[in-house]
Amino acid sequence: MTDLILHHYDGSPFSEKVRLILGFKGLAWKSVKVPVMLPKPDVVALTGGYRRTPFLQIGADIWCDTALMARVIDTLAPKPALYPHAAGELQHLVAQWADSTLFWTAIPYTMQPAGVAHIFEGAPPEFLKAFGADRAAMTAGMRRLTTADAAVQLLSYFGWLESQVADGRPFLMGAQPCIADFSVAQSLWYVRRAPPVATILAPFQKLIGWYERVAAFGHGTVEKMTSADALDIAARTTGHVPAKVEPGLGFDAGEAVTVMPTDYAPDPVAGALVGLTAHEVVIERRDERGGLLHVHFPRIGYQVKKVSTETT
Ligand SMILES: N[C@@H](CCC(=O)N[C@@H](CS)C(=O)NCC(=O)O)C(=O)O
Repeated sequence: MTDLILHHYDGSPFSEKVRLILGFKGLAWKSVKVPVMLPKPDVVALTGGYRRTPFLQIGADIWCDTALMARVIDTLAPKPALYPHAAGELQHLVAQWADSTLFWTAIPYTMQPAGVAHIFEGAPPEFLKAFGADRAAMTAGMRRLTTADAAVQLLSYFGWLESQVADGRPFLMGAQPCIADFSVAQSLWYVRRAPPVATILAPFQKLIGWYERVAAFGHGTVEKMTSADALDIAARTTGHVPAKVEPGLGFDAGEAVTVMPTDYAPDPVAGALVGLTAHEVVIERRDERGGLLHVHFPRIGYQVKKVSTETT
């Protein structure tokens, strides 16, 4: 298999979700560390402007968003199944809830002063200021929970999850792990990174036991790679994963489009449409350093828009 390259950083919960999936699948992968905040010139060279973390690269194909990356990894390495039939369709809904609502509750809860002091211990004040400004700009227009709101809401969520595993099932949806386990695990992982505030988990011992089972999958076999080497691999790759624009979805192959997240960090990526289904959109773009790239996004959570060529 061509190298699986994960662009990520240590402290990113969505990256932890993917690292654990790679561990669950027992895969070997290359690790490229990306900056935690803008500017991210090597990220943008590969993605075309999408700045969120992580993203996956295989040759000159780039996959944005962990929901899509998880699908790609499951297709490349189908066993053990990441979407087992026995886990039912609710696994997708629980995963989506965890990637949005649970995540945006765990983050503001953990980033209360005691959590920040622990996570960013020793960081210079200029870094903290720049990080705060970066995230404020990235989430402009989003209403953030207060620490008090986040704490009570987390208690409700953790209580429901604790009840879900109280019958002794090893994983959230039953005997086998599924996508919901990895999506929920990232938020517990983040809260637990800050022991002074992770005390909120103390009443939920069965949930902690479940989390430890998921964490035990580990991260697979990791080898470091530089972003310059990743760009070089993209530039040297000829050909892409087959993609096609399905008819009846409102767009034509080759059309100029932009794709951007609809929740936060709404940086549009522009290119020519080369793939479109009900689940995925693929655009082609050229980068000076990365060559001819195909950038893939899921349809859920993203807006695909025609670039107007009309002049006024
Ligand atoms: N829906 C996205 C969310 C990704 C996300 O929000 N990642 C966070 C880090 S965990 C992020 O991008 N933070 C800003 C950054 O890394 O620049 C996914 O599933 O990949």
